[in-house]
Amino acid sequence: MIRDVETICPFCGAGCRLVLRAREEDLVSVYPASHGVNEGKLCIKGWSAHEFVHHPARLTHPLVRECRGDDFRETSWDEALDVIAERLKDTLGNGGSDAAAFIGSAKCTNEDNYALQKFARAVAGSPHIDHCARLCHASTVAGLMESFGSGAMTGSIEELEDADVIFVIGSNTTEQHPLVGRRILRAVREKDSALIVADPRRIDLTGFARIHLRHRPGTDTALINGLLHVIIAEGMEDRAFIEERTEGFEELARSLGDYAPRHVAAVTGVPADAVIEAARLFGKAKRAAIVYAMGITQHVAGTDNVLALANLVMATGNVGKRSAGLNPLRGQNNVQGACDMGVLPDVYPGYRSIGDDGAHRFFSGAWGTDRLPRSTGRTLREIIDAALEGTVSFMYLMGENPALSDPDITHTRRALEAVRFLVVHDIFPTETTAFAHVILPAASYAEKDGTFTSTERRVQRIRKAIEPPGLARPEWQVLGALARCMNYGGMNWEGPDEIFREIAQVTQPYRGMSYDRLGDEGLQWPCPAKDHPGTPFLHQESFPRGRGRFVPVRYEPPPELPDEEYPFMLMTGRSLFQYHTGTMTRKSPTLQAQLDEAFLEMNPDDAARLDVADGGRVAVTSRRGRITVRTRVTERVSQGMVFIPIHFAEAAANTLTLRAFDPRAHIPELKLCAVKVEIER
Ligand SMILES: Nc1nc2c(c(=O)[nH]1)N[C@H]1C(S)=C(S)[C@@H](COP(=O)(O)OP(=O)(O)OC[C@H]3O[C@@H](n4cnc5c(=O)[nH]c(N)nc54)[C@H](O)[C@@H]3O)O[C@H]1N2
Ligand SMILES: Nc1nc2c(c(=O)[nH]1)N[C@H]1C(S)=C(S)[C@@H](COP(=O)(O)OP(=O)(O)OC[C@H]3O[C@@H](n4cnc5c(=O)[nH]c(N)nc54)[C@H](O)[C@@H]3O)O[C@H]1N2
Ligand code: SF4
Ligand SMILES: [Mo]
Repeated sequence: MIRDVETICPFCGAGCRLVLRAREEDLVSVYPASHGVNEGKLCIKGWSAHEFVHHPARLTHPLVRECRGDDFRETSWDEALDVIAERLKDTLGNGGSDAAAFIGSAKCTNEDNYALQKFARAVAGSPHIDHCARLCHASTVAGLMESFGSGAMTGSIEELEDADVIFVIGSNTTEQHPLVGRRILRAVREKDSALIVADPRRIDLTGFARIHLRHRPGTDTALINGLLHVIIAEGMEDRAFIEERTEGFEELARSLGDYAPRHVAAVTGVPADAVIEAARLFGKAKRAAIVYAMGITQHVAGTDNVLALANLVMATGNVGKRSAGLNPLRGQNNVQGACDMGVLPDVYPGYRSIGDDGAHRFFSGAWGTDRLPRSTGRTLREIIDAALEGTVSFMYLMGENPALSDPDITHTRRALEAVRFLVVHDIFPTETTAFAHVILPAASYAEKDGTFTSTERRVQRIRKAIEPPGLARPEWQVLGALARCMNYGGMNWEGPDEIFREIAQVTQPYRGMSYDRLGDEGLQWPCPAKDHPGTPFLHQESFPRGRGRFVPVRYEPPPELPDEEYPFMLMTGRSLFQYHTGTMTRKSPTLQAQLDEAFLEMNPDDAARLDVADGGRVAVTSRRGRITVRTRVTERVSQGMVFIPIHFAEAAANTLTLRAFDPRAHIPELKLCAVKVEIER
């Protein structure tokens, strides 16, 4: 018997709809749904999304051990949950709720993440909860909260097709969000949109760009301020929008004095003429949309970069209307949802501030508890540091692999080694489960019901196609059982639909949603009432904070620049064919056949100088550590710059990266550090 089950791709935040074809309990293939954002198409990861699910390495039983040196032994759920509950009670008894920390997952459903934050706050009384959004768009959330009062993508993917100008900065869209990239290419090829790309590398998109601003990495604030300087100097700003909708423009205009094109050219390496040309193209467009991702956010200056982009869209009146706006592409399949669910240390579901008395009263009532924390918790970085110091002694980690994805993993691994009790809930053994005391087997996306929220704020249902392997179970169910062991009765849900009803009750932007209403296309938040159609683009009438706020920003160079000893600027990022720490994609034969090894992109002139051949092995060393990789000699990178993808544990880019953080958002400088490259001997 063949069954077709429509669900959502588990990889990137584009939110493509796909169909899993199952024969009995086997997934036999994937094909694209004809509707939805992807219109009957998928990228190669989507087409292969069934392959990892049946891999023999899947976790099938809870595993426990007393000490880190011991072997794991298989056990029952009852024993595993008893062990965790005992250790949590001890921790709360000895160190108080401050000693427990929770890490959620942008790979898991809204229902799973809602359950985790409710457990952390209502059961453990701990404010310490965070997830990989900290490594990704924390600076977007911080910056856009300040400028607009809301940190999400302002527009919709489909709208990009009708923009006159699309400005892509720090997003390798065709590789990392291929079905968003497709819309951009369609706009350029079929609708005459002009594309501006700002990226230090020559990526696929630059081949379609009218202007490629090939700036030095880490100089984005200067580049964006430079564009604004020209726009205002030449009177291309939107006076009416500025007057009616914003505040702080005069101060912004004054702050741009230092960013004349000649000066910006010296800092960024982009010729002054190109800065002027790009500013005119953007400034004169009727509908200009900005698309950005990790090239902007993963810097010490991440929040500044985001603020500068917000200044640019507001000054030109390109927000609050269709086919324009500021569009941070959220990376993971459900990172938007994990944020919406309040898997962040400073907000409840729906972004209600932890410090707000009204929110505290509301959630205390809704969850029937007087334990809720009163103050903001620790961010991912602070949780790791507190684990190393011993302040955090109990850590519950769901669907994340920080032993590979954090900056300076030598430090992170020391912290994972130090924490007194670690629970990891994953579908596979990972570099992180190696440090655990208890490993819990999770149901994958193909084995559970729930919802994911895509980058365009679209909440969509995922549907169970097959049973989970062995004893593996959905996370919400496990957390509910654990809550019962802790004598809390507020998580006795029958199924994810019941959780979603609770989410809708307590989360304003989801208030009008239900599983029935999500239908074939999902709904885009805000959807505040049962008859509300959802919201394709934000801020049409006003901003959530009232007037949009211009915040002047100054360019500061990145924290570690090349010098004599470490003469190359290393950029880290991704490949189309692999996903993050590779736990899933490296188990897919189709994807492995495309790329199964790390590489270092190096410019031909540098390669000639170092006498490195294409394909030759080199050692790459930073002040933190050393890895060896094969070289790809290519014009994609400029002289003095090299690039490594993050997917490969045996050549982990994060052995090299540094612990330097954006002071406001605590996002690490994951994109850049200084390295030396030598032929391996
Ligand atoms: N195949 C695949 N797709 C993915 C993922 C994956 O692992 N694999 N991960 C998903 C996730 S969670 C995320 S967050 C997204 C990330 O998606 P992207 O942000 O698009 O991907 P990255 O490769 O991290 O970096 C994007 C670009 O930033 C450029 N860059 C480097 N330094 C700078 C700089 O200083 N300034 C500017 N302007 N650009 C710079 C790089 O050259 C690169 O082209 O992808 C999502 N999609
Ligand atoms: N140097 C450098 N470092 C980076 C980045 C970079 O550009 N450069 N990018 C950063 C960014 S943007 C991100 S988002 C992070 C990603 O960092 P992580 O989130 O740590 O990376 P993933 O490999 O996506 O880890 C997800 C884990 O969830 C598991 N999983 C998958 N499905 C399920 C499920 O249904 N349930 C459960 N319980 N587990 C599941 C997977 O097996 C995997 O172990 O990496 C960051 N690290
Ligand atoms: S674009 Fe993203 S969501 Fe769509 S199929 Fe590819 S990985 Fe999946
Ligand atoms: Mo991400």
